[in-house]
Amino acid sequence: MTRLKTLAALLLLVVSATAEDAAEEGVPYAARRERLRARIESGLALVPGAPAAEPFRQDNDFWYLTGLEWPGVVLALTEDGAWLFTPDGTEPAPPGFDGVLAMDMLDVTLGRYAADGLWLPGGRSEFYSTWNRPGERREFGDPFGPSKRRLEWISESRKRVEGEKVRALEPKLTELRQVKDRSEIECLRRACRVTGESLVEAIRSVKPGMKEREFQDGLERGYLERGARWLAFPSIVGSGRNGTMVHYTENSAEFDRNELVVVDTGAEIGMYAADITRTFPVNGKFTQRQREVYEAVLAAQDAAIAALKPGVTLGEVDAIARQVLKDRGFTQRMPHLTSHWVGLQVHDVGDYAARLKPGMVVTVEPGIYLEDEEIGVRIEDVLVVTGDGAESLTSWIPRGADEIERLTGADLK
Ligand SMILES: [Mn+2]
Repeated sequence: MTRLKTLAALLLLVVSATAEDAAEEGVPYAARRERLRARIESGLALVPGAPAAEPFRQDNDFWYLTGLEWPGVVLALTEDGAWLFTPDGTEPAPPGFDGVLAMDMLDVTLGRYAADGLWLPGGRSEFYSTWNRPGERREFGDPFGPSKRRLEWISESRKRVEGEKVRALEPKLTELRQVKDRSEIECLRRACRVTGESLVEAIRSVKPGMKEREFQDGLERGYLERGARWLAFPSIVGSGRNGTMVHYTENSAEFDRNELVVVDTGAEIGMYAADITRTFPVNGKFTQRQREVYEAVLAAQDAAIAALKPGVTLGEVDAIARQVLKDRGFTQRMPHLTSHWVGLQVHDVGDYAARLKPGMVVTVEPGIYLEDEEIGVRIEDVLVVTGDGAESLTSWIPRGADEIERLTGADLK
């Protein structure tokens, strides 16, 4: 028996190692560059990476098209090929690239190609993932630092070709990034796995009197232990009344035994974000009222998830969730949409009016926030749109009211 088990474990190891390698090798960076090039009629497209910084995290667009961790590099796409401009231009060209040139040569290239049109990304702000490491305490969206320097570079490049036609590359990039390929879905699945496992572990450790911050530290330690270098966004841990504040990140209060706790969190793995919310009672038992609110949110989430399929819009999904809350007697306004795109950043790029297509990845996260009763409930899962519906990447994480009770406060009962 033991020998069999060992063999099975060994086989499993071999299989998972192969799957992992295949996913890594199978990232179609060159195909993405080709698809972008097919969308620009002529001229030169420039995509600057993130400037050198410590700690360094690559820019999302640049990473999507190159998979290169190099700092301070500009990707240039022309009808002749794909080039990298680096500070001194001495690196050998990575496979799939036509050459590496010194940044000084960029002006020559601009002169040669920009007359036929220069394509530049715009001022899209992708700040969440760039600025938060597990265990670090930062707020949302610091607009200063490398992201700002990248924007400055873009606006300077615009000025250098004054008079020439500058066009927006952003809509083309967004169109590509909005539909995830297989390798991206695998990264998202891993990010959700790391987040979910750490979250389950953290919820099991809950005790009355524990501080929100203490819970957060344990949770984020789990991310680090499982290989995350970044948070997808600052973790939200809100107990009681704090759970009714949608973007509460102060996380300074103590858990009271009769309170609900809302935890909205995500690790970043392989550059991709997870975004999961669970709500649980500190003492492991919902009151009748807490359960009533919880079940309403759950029903709204189930209805919204059931509606996800190609052809539907996120607006339609949102309306379905709101209707369920209303039908259950919860008439206060939900102060956020039911869904957002998830990908290289937690609130990923994408057109909110788009009809869903297979490969699009969204959250479904209805909530009810009753400030007077100090009851906040939000439940959030991540789903990939498939051919005829959607696959949840997070359905294995306890979600039903009974499951949540079993997970919480086991040693209190
Ligand atoms: Mn979310």
